[in-house]
Amino acid sequence: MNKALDPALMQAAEATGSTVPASLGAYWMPFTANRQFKKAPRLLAKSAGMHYWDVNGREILDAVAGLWCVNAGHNRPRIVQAIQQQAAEMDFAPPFQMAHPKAFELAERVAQLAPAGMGKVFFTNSGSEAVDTALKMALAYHRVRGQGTRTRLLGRERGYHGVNFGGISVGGMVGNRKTFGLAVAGVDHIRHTHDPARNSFSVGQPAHGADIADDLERLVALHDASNIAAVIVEPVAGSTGVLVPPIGYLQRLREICTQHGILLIFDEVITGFGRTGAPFAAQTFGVTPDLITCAKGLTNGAVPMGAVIARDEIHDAFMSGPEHLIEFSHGYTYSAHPLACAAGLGTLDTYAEEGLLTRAADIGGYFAQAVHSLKGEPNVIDVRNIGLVGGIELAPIPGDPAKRAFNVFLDCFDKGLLIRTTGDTIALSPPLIIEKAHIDQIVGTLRDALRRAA
Ligand code: PXG
Ligand code: PLP
Repeated sequence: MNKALDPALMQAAEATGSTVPASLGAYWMPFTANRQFKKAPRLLAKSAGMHYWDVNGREILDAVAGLWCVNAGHNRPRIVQAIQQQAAEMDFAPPFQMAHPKAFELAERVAQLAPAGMGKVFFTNSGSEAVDTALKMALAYHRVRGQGTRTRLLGRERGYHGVNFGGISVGGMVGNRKTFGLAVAGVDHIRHTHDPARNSFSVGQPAHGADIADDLERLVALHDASNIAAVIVEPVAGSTGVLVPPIGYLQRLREICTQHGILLIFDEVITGFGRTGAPFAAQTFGVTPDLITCAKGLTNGAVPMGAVIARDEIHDAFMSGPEHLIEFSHGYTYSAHPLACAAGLGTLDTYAEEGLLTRAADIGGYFAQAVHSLKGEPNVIDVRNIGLVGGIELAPIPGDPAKRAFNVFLDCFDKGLLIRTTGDTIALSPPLIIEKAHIDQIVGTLRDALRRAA
């Protein structure tokens, strides 16, 4: 270990005798303030249930399910065993022109959870890959049906659809796009739904804003429907700071898409697998899209995996032409990886046995009351919630955006609570196994931190 390189880490290691890396230099961390982190690293070493432990052995309550993904809680036995067994049995199976049984089994199980008529599942390794796969599927679908002019992809302002070129093109988070050139051409965006003047402190779905969906008509008028392939939205926008769809908004989007032959893609990477109180947000809101992208909760975050769930009719349109030819020239080396499929099956078993995919609907009322009790705390300008997702928006420090929320994040971590912040919004998305006492601890710790940050 090199003392000169990492004094903060040395200090932590000396305090506990724990195993820590000799240097923090080589690892270029994703979506991280690298210099700040490396001065005071936050290193996790262990997890179980609702908790992490850091390298110093300090217990940390996980209020964000890792990164919106550990929906069943950490280190669940069925998932651990499934991974261990699969690793010993078969490491890899080529997914092109070959397969292994668990891939079919997992696809069936996912299709059973999906809305009726969405029975086809294409596997990827992440949410970003699921998004790019869905966009390509939409383009190829129109083309195979003789509507090859439908090449334009639409997203929504403030949307997050991962970090690949397709995803950042339809995405609408400025910081994730502005430094990366032109990306995919021909993309346009509908308006976001955030309307604090009318909707702040709404409990659950906001009352106002179904009409914002009509903005899609504006883009249809501009580009013509015959040139538009698909529109992609998050049913609940997560990364941008938890924006819950206004009542009637998603229904209206669906109507406009159907009217104009535009595919509707729900990006359910965060909302999938129980986050809003049903297996998918499509079911929570009673709106069936044409394609669903998912990831995260599919394997409880234990092995990377994503998927696109397609309406049968979309898949079937590809099944024409000579039978020996590949119908959709797309796929990843690690699509349907055996380890990920095993983890996925263990995860879906755990959800089923414990009724976790509807638990957010049961405990969501208590959670809503708890997060909305933060109204009136210093600098809290909005609270938003649905299922087991909460967003607490803070007034920024003048001239220093995102700093106040980041300070609260650091303070909470210091007090044994892991939260997530984006801009000046605090996001909560705890494991679905959460109990009322955990909710009390999360909100209590947060309340104290907000007062200290005033
Ligand atoms: N779509 C949506 C809606 C997402 O939330 C992705 C795509 C990309 O998934 P991958 O697996 O490629 O990361 C996501 C991911 C945050 C945060 O801070 C959210 C995500 C990822 C990282 C941070 O809220 N969501
Ligand atoms: N780059 C090269 C040179 C490759 O050969 C491959 C896959 O064979 C890829 C990228 C894509 O990798 P993956 O299939 O893991 O996405």
